[in-house]
Amino acid sequence: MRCKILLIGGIGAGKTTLKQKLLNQSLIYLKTQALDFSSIFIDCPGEYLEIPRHYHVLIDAGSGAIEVWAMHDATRRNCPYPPNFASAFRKPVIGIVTKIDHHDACPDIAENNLRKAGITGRIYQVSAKEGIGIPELALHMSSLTSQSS
Ligand SMILES: Nc1nc2c(ncn2[C@@H]2O[C@H](COP(=O)(O)OP(=O)(O)OP(=O)(O)O)[C@@H](O)[C@H]2O)c(=O)[nH]1
Ligand SMILES: [Mg+2]
Repeated sequence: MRCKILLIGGIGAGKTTLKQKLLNQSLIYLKTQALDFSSIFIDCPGEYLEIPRHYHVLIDAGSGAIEVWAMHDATRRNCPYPPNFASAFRKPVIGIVTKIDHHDACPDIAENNLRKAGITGRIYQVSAKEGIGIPELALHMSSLTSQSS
């Protein structure tokens, strides 16, 4: 099976933008409408996390992934994740705080929310717009893709 990384996060968390950045694509805003398996990532609409009756879609998608990347917008104060949501996945879950370039960013709140969501592993802080933290995450992505080939 080709390596897949599942991207989860609230609406507008920056999942699709980060995916584009890591794939060296142009950053073009495109609302994700449905599960998208078109690259090494499984990209999801943020609604699947924000509307609890859709949680099962994320959990099913996680079974086909090598790792789950739980994303949190640094400009968002409330947590889109229920407590300990990471434990619903039988795969490693890492955290990613996005948009740290933004003037309204508060990465510490986002990181704290991700910890409450049960993420015990590494939390990356990134900006797809400014490229901050992207080399480290790209390295991690390469280590996952080389493991599975
Ligand atoms: N300032 C800043 N804005 C960003 C960054 N990444 C994404 N955005 C903006 O955030 C908005 C939402 O980005 P998306 O990548 O579409 O978010 P998403 O998580 O895929 O959203 P859904 O598909 O609706 O779930 C867009 O206007 C992006 O330009 C970033 O690193 N910095
Ligand atoms: Mg999207």
